[in-house]
Amino acid sequence: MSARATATRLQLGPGLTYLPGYLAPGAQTALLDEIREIIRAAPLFTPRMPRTDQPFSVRMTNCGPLGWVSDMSGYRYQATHPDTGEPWPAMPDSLLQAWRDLAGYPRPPQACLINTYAPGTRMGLHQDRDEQDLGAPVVSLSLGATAIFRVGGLNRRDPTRSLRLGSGDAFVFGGAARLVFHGIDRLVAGSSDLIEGGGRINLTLRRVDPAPPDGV
Ligand code: MD3
Ligand code: FE
Repeated sequence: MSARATATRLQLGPGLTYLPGYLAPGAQTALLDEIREIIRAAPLFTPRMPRTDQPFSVRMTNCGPLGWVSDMSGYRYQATHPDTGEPWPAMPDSLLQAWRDLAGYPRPPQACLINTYAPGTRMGLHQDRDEQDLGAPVVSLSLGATAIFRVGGLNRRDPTRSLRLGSGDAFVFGGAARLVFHGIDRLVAGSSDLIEGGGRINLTLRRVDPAPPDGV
């Protein structure tokens, strides 16, 4: 995959950078092929809400040294797939490259969460706070159908705005935007032919472990 290192970077707010069309069409299909290979090795699983055991409508997998999982006992990062017990597949170079290009952070990503959406799937408003290194940004890459993305503030009841995450778009959520509430309201039907059946895949690259103390 060769991303557009020169893509337009739009600063939408403090810590919130939007790069529309960061992945050219050829880079999107190449990345999709890599993700399909990862899914063959690490099949999609259905996360469940802690305590209530309610299934998410999004199906997930991960690549990289750590992966995010959720079940009755809680949300956490772990080194193995919850169903197969196998280590997660390696992170492709293309994703490491995107992190180097976009994150502005010295250490490499430790987890890539792969969320898959069928039409009708949504993701409720939430914060990402299971990572111990909140100084590192989360880098998001979207493939397939456009998603209506909702982003608010640091309190659940803060006003929200709606953005579109289209195929090939990159977002960086760092600094003041790292702990904002966000969610996916819906997919836009007919917005992309990349994924059969109008589906969508979102990749989020993350640091998990605490940052070492300064100067060490
Ligand atoms: C803002 N994913 O995986 S991507 C998630 O499209 C998640 O699958 C959505 O929310 C998706 O946790 C939204 C945009 C995104 C991802 C992570 C963030 C925005 C974020 C972390 C912190 C702040
Ligand atoms: Fe999130």
